[in-house]
Amino acid sequence: MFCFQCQETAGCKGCTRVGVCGKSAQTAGLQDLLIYVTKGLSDVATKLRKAGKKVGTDVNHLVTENLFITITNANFDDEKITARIVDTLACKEALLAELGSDAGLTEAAKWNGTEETFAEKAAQVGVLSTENEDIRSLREMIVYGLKGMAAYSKHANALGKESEAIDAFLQETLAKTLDDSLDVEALVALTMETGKYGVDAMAMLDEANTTAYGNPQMTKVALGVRKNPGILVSGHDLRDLEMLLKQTEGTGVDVYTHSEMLPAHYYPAFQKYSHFAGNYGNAWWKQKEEFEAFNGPVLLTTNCLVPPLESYKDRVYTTGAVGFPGCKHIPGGVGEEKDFSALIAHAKQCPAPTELETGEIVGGFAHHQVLALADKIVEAVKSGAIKKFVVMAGCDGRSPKRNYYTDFAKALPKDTVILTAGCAKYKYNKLDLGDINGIPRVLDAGQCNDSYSLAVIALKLKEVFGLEDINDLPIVYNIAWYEQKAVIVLLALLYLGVKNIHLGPTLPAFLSPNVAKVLVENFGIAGIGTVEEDMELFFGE
Ligand code: SF4
Ligand code: SF3
Repeated sequence: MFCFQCQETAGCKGCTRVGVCGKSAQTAGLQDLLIYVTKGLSDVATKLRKAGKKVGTDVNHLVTENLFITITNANFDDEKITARIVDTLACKEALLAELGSDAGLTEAAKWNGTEETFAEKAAQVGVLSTENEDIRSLREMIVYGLKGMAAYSKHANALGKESEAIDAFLQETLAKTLDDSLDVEALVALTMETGKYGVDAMAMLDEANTTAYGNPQMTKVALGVRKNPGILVSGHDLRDLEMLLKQTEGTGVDVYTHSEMLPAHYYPAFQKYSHFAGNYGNAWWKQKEEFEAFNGPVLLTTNCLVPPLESYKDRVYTTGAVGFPGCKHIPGGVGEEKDFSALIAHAKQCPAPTELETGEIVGGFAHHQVLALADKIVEAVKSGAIKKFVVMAGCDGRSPKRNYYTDFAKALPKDTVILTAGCAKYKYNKLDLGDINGIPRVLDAGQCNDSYSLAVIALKLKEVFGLEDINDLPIVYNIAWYEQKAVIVLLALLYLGVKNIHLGPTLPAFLSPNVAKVLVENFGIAGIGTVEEDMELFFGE
């Protein structure tokens, strides 16, 4: 196996025997093959579109879910991945028949095989099958960005929003990562275009979420526990949460959020549920201790799932793109009602959660809420009460190096405000950083996809201050990344013209030296230093 798609990749180079995430070599191979056949299907679908034919939403959803399945910490279930490969090949054959000719198609589009051949084929089509390291680097960066885009599209689809333009781009671009005629320059341009569609996908999801559940608003979220048994929901899928909240109403079972589901509390539509009890625990990587202590069933609606310990594995339920062998999977596709009765019955047999902490945290600062406070914020900037905003969005992770972000937040001058989104916030959202004239010093917009809100806020501030360039704003970017959703967020920011983004705790292993050079020279991308060095860099006079 060879996988270097996430920040925790072995030795900052690549996982070659087993994933640091727990992915086996066999699973990694099947995921490589799933990507390959999805590229093949995408090639055929793109040719069909070019021939003026319509490609069904079922095909679009198949492609996005396949990509989602291969995101870090989403799916470890070889049977499920194998079944997806089989389904994808069947779908591709049907589209090929419709196309009527395989002229000009890639090898991936033409390949077919039975399950017995999958392992052999998988070994030929992984990341290292692209020999030139710069081409490989760009192709992979694009594919990882597309994975993030696919995840966000899928969440929007679950709420009834579709974009043929995003799906068509996604598929055409996937197919282009097999096109040997595209050189470094063409792939750099395609990377930027991926960022553009990343903005579109996040905007679509923002619209889907706010149309369905209202605009996030400033909200206090309880961190303690109640006396009832509970169900813990993790991941990013708000539609799954909605179905679960409805089905648990009046059952005596409370619902708590974990990690990236925390921002659900900020939406008016979810606040009406009196049994929506609070947030339990921290970011995804602490789940072994926290799922153990929760005592009740846990629902993983998306990544990040850590291979569960035997002690609580029977309480872990997966749905959507998530899977783990031996964990119960709740079925249901886009537009279907999922049946969570098994979790509810299970919860009733369990003791209430063990309390980990008490108190509350404040969040809900997506674009609508921040713009409602715009006058106050502009006033604070003009008076000098707020000197700078620091965007610290992104992901959290296991690496002790990430304590940098806690120390950085603590060391920030008192006249700075942190803008955040994603699970990176758990590194500092429980510190008592206070407020500036009533504006909290940590403004949490929501999930990683809500980084879109931070871009909307920046564009609005640019307008209010009458600036020409987004980079003239008093905003610095110090972003933490882990998995592929952070890649699309980064590409989206680059597309929007944001320069000098600092990315940590380490730069992606998938950046070859030459590609890293392009990012440094054109966009001022940099890593992080020590807290002292970076304080001087960002705030030194
Ligand atoms: Fe390694 Fe990350 Fe790939 Fe898992 S997802 S195999 S940790 S690079
Ligand atoms: Fe976190 Fe996985 Fe990325 Fe959505 S839950 S930000 S790491």
